[in-house]
Amino acid sequence: MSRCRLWHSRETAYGTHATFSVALRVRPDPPRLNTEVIATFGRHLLLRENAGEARKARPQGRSHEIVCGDRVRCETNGGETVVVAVLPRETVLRRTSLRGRSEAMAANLTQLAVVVAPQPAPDLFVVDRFISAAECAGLAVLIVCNKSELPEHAALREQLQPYAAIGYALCDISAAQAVASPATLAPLRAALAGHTTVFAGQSGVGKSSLTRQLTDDPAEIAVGALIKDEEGRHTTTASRLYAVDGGRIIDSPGVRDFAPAIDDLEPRALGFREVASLAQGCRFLDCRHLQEPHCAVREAVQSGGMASRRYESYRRLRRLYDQLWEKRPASERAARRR
Ligand SMILES: Nc1nc2c(ncn2[C@@H]2O[C@H](COP(=O)(O)OP(=O)(O)OP(=O)(O)O)[C@@H](O)[C@H]2O)c(=O)[nH]1
Ligand SMILES: [Mg+2]
Ligand SMILES: [Zn+2]
Repeated sequence: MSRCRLWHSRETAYGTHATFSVALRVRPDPPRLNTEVIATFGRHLLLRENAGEARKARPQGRSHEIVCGDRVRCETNGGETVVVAVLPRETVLRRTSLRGRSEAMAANLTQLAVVVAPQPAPDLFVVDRFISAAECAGLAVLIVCNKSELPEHAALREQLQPYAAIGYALCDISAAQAVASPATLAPLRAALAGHTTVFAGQSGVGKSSLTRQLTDDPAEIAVGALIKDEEGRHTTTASRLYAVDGGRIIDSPGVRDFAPAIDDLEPRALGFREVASLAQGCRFLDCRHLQEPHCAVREAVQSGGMASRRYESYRRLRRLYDQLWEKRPASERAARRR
């Protein structure tokens, strides 16, 4: 910065023909690298350039919000790597924090795979909210049904039928079976090819087990990324990006609940794709599909054209969305209406 100012002042004083080569000895730039964040542990970052070795880094100052998948510019100073800028994100998956603010979970994704299993019992409202966040972030959606070797898989598949009916891809898989038969991963590998996919879902559904089977990344699961929970199970505590055959995945920590960032939700349909399509038939352009007369969404629910459980999920998210906006400062609410 100071170098720039010096240059300008000389330029003004002497005009453009002055011989700067003698007066100004330009200090060589410290090495700059274009790099990707593969994990964050608080202010400890793990970076990788291309397919190279992982290296530790820290952010400069406190202003950057850095998440897994971010592309960053960094400098090395005295052997330490410092992230000085986060490059513009192509996409970002965000949730609502406990304080009601929008916070990034992962960046530069192209797909969200919500992982479910017969055990632990799936919470389809959480599934819907992940899908809604993905839709509003412009990500492709994949539903991965893990532990498919369990007898309860068939019943789960039945429950998931409404998702297939509205065009979501479902993939049956078993991380347990893949240990002995790696070829059984082929359909999942095909669905991940060409994508940067985040594995999201409840704790214990098998996101990390699948990651372990899929990855051809030489890096081991980072020490510190896994801890034992109160029942002695290993659970993921930090997202981490891995290379897989033809694509990349981010294994993320399991959740009990999830709320999409309200700033990102499309206000008419909240990321429910069948609501978005049905809403074109509602009488009122700003129909919220709750009590309004001549609502094509409610009519579809009554006639079986929309799954009633999905509609209940939409209503719950609509309530949460309104409550969260109510808690925002008046200035933010007004800016949103404009
Ligand atoms: N039967 C069966 N068990 C599985 C399968 N995949 C994973 N598991 C088991 O499910 C448990 C949880 O697996 P994880 O891979 O740690 O689950 P996770 O989704 O990463 O959990 P969090 O990190 O807490 O979010 C472990 O005991 C696994 O051995 C499967 O295909 N079949
Ligand atoms: Mg895990
Ligand atoms: Zn409506």
